[in-house]
Amino acid sequence: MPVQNAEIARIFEQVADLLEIQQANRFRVRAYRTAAQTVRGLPRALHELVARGEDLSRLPGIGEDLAGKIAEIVRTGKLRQLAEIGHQVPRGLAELLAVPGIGPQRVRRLHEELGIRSRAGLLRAARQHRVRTLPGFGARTEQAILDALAAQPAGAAKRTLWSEAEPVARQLVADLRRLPGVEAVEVAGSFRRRRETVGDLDLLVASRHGATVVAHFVGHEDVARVLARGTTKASVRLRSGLQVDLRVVERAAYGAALVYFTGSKAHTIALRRLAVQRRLKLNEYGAFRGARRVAGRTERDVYRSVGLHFVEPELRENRGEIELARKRALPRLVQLGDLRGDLHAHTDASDGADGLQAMAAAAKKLGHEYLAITDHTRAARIAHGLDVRAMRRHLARIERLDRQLRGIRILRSAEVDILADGSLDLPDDLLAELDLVVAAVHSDFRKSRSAQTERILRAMDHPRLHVLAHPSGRLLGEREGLAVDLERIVAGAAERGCCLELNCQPTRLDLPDVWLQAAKEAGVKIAISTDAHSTAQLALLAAGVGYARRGWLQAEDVLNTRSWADIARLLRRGS
Ligand code: DGT
Ligand code: CA
Ligand code: CA
Repeated sequence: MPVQNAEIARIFEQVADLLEIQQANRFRVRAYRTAAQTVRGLPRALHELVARGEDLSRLPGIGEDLAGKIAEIVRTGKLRQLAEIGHQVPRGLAELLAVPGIGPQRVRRLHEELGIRSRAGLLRAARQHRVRTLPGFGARTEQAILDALAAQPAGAAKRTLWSEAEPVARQLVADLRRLPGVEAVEVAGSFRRRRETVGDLDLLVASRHGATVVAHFVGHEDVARVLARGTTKASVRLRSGLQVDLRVVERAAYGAALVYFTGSKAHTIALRRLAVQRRLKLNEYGAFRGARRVAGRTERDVYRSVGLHFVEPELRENRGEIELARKRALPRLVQLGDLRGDLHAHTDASDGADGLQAMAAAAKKLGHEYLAITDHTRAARIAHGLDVRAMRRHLARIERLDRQLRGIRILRSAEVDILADGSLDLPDDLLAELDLVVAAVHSDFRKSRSAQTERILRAMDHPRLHVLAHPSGRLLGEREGLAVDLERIVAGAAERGCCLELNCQPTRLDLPDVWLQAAKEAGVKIAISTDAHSTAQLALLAAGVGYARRGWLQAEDVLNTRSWADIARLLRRGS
């Protein structure tokens, strides 16, 4: 399999990490990080662009140098430069960066002053109280390091972002579908349930030729190691590190196997309990009465055999779906086609890669009825936030463009910083002029849970705050999120008629699913927003809708399934 965008992004991040430890030029480090972000957000495969000889340096944040490096990775699967820096900096140091609270400066000092070069070394030094002897570290930092190391043990299975697994899954499925004698192929497991991350991929194939399918699968060019192999199943590790399990079943059992391997475990256990009540035996081969198979070919048949309506994979978590399936009262989940526009996007006026016109044109091409331009306000300094004067000029430009364009509304908006005390980073008269106010926390992450919650509730007290963006603040694989009481935030949003965001960025997917479900129950409307930082990222809406379905959302629960006129009416709260 050709090199995936996610692998390229990971290589650039590793280079940035190592350069940072070497105290290389900040702008150089930043260039690799920006490139990684761009690459991750591209909806098209870079190996295809390279094969077609397209000019990669035209991509946002990719200069000629980086374009050459992308081509090298696509051709050879690796980057020579990474190996070279790797010789200068011990590899183990990069993994120290993954420990929360430890930045490149600290890694460097731990290495130079205490000789630490790995997680194990850090753990040893912290236990022996040697870390606290370094100026600027102290006993509390040392304890925080011990806590962090305990929270993410070294061998802990690394999960893969859904969006990184997706192109891999798509290619494997396409590859298996081409094999003669293969009747059906599906990715089951947490991938099909649309969890934000997956532990591995679970492929299910219907075929009478198990051994042939297995042989083809384990012989795939992207397989690094065969972990297990039988006549109807196999497990492999791909070069990217992702594990893939394969199961081959006969067509008559395919539906039952799909139910079983899609899971979740809690959901299928509940199904088996229902089967027992009906004197049936349910397993991955079917639903059986004695020796007779009464269902197994399709999932629908299997659900019917235990008295249930079909349950969409995204709902299979035993969170109330079984009861509703019995009553045929499951929600009709939102679909991509229900969405009419995007309410969170950046331009190069703050930290986006593309200009206002390009963003508007791209949104129009996607068929959007509206696009809110939400550049950062001044407190977000690392994101090049705009001060009041610059914001006014920017808004005037948006207004002019909106008047020129036909067929799409470009909304004057901003992603307003919520300051430490819960006030908003724009004066009231300017907030009143905006079509839509999106607000978010970008600083002071370390407040106590109650103080953080109060701060956000206070911000929501402002009648002009329409949408609270990425409310939990989590960054998948990096940080767990703010210490914040989401139950109170959801209730607070309901009381105030404020909307919450489902941010579509692959590392955010924020609000998390259970809180989407809670928000829906509380009557809070959700804006499914891309937070696009380039034209390409406007396409992230599809991934967001997939995740919204896990949160039980229907079209009516989503703000941007409405026309702009209807949204504007809905947002007029108290003012
Ligand atoms: P993951 O891979 O950690 O993101 O999560 P899943 O849900 O994909 O879990 P995985 O890959 O271990 O197994 C795939 C499905 O197979 C799982 O959702 C349900 C089914 N399964 C696996 N092991 C068991 C088991 O011991 N009991 C039952 N009932 N089902 C199982
Ligand atoms: Ca899995
Ligand atoms: Ca598995």
